Amino acid sequence: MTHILVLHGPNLNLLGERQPEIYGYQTLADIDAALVALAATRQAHLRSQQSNHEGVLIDAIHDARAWANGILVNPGAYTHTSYALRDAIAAASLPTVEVHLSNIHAREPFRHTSLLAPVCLGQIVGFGWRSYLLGLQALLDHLSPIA
Ligand code: CA2
Repeated sequence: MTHILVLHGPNLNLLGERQPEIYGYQTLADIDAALVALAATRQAHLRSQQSNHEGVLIDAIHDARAWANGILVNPGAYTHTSYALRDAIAAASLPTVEVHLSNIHAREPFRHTSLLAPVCLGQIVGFGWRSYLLGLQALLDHLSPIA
């Protein structure tokens, strides 16, 4: 069994309620349910957590060292600001995939930089809620290569 921490950053609890033209109509619960369904087909177990607080996200990454094989993270706006989150991911040394609903590279210039990308396995952006599914697939393939 593969164990994955799914981490959702600030404001993502509002998904489905506002700005659907950018972030879509799916709620965070919808996304988590789709991820659990995919995980079930790959003998993977997910623990999902959302927080609006940088320190809580960092603590979750630290805790993951004790039980997880990998991390799937949408760091929200901390993507562009948080050296602390980057250090936590680097220190955890767990394969981590960064995902974004929107294409951050096609938006405001401040969103073009991810401080986290250099310490992640890879980054998937711009496919709405499917970015999460693609990210989980990539992470599970990395952990248990099919071929
Ligand atoms: O595209 C993404 O997934 C982002 O991580 C979303 C963040 C944004 O700061 C990043 O640049 C890109 C914002 C999440 C805000 O989510 C909301 C959802 C519904 C209504 C308002 C905000």
